[in-house]
Parts: sequence; C-alpha cells; structure tokens
Amino acid sequence: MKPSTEERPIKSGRIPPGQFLSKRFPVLQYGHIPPFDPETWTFRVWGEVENPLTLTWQEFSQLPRTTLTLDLHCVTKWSKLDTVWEGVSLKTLRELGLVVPTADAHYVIQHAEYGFTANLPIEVVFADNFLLATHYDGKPLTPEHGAPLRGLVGSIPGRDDLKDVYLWKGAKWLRGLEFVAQDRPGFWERAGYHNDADIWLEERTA
Ligand SMILES: Nc1nc2c(c(=O)[nH]1)N[C@H]1C(S)=C(S)[C@@H](COP(=O)(O)O)O[C@H]1N2
Ligand SMILES: [Mo]
Repeated sequence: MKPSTEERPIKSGRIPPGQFLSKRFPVLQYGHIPPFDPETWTFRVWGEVENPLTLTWQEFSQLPRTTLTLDLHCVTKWSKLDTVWEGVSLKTLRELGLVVPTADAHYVIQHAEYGFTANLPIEVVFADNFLLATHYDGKPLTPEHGAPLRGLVGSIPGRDDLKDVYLWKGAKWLRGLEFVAQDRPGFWERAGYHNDADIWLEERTA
C-alpha cells in the first residue's frame, strides 16, 4: 500500500535520522563485478507493459538523457550529498511511449547481472528521483559503481512530495525491468532489509 500524504514522514533538513556525512563514495555489493561486453549487452523491459522492449547498448545510448543531482543515503549509515548523475529517466521513456505500464502494473523489479534483484513500487521508479544512470560526476560509471548502467535512487532537497528510499533499492549492473502486479522482495529484502526502505522512517531492517 502506498502511504497517504498524511502518513508521509516529515523531512527536516537533509540528513535523515541515524545517518552521517561521507565525502568518499564507498562501494557496496554482494559478489563480484560482472564484465561488460557492449556487443552482447541488452536492456529488457517486460511483464505488465504494453510493449516489451529489448535495447542494445548502442540503442540505449541514443535515448534522451537527464542530469540529476541527488543526496544518497546508504543503509550502512553514510550519506553523500549533491552527487551528480546522468542517464535516462523512466518518465521520459513513458512520455516517448517506449515503456507504457498496463493497468495491472503496481511494482517494478530491477534485474541485474548474476540474478540480483531490487523491488520498488511503480510510482517510485517513475518519480523524478529515480534514474537509469550511466554517468556519475560527468564520467561513465566505473565498474564497481555499476557500469554500464545502474538503477539509482536518492533524495532531491525540498521535494517533500517524493518518496525517499535507501541506496540499496538501486541495482548496479542493471539489465532489465520487470513490471508486475504483485510485489516480490528483492535480494536484500529477502536477506532481512525492510521492504519499503523509507530513509526518513529509518526502515532499515524488517
Ligand atoms: N547488482 C547489485 N546492485 C546493488 C547491490 C548488490 O549487491 N548488487 N547492493 C546495493 C547496495 S546494498 C548498495 S548500498 C548500493 C551501493 O552502491 P555503490 O557501491 O555505488 O555505493 O548498491 C546497491 N545495488
Ligand atoms: Mo547497502
């Protein structure tokens, strides 16, 4: 269930409860960094969408791009402010008619290399603070931060209308999005992290 506006946590300041500021950009993941071959890489969208989609790396690279400045909040308690990202917004893909969810689509599962998944409500991935990111700080993503493509969530200061979730809800090495009617916990959610992951409510573990 989506929380009503009344239930939305009050955001005071930019540092959520329990977080501290980091200047570094730590690397966190389960398992190894996958290789990337631009000749065979594909990005797929399937499930509860009007038109399933498969794009090559060359096709993905030609999509219209968005630059976005986000505050990142990791469940392990570091936060990094004013990080600059570039990539493709799902909102843009919907406007172009490339990704059109069916009426039954309520959740989106990010599928990454090695079977890693992360789940989010559909309104979160179509919001202004979710990006299919290819660049960080003006440069292509490094392998450890998810090259060539990662799902990315963060908060935009002042945008109290948006839901803010911890960084684990963005899958590095992203290969596709599955739109589904029923929610399905992802990798870290099955490992004990909170399904909703709201940073202002400190929804860290279930
Ligand atoms: N594919 C994949 N993506 C992942 C993870 C993972 O284990 N595998 N871990 C998540 C977690 S727990 C965090 S905190 C962020 C860390 O992103 P960073 O390494 O770029 O800081 O990636 C998220 N995305
Ligand atoms: Mo994490």
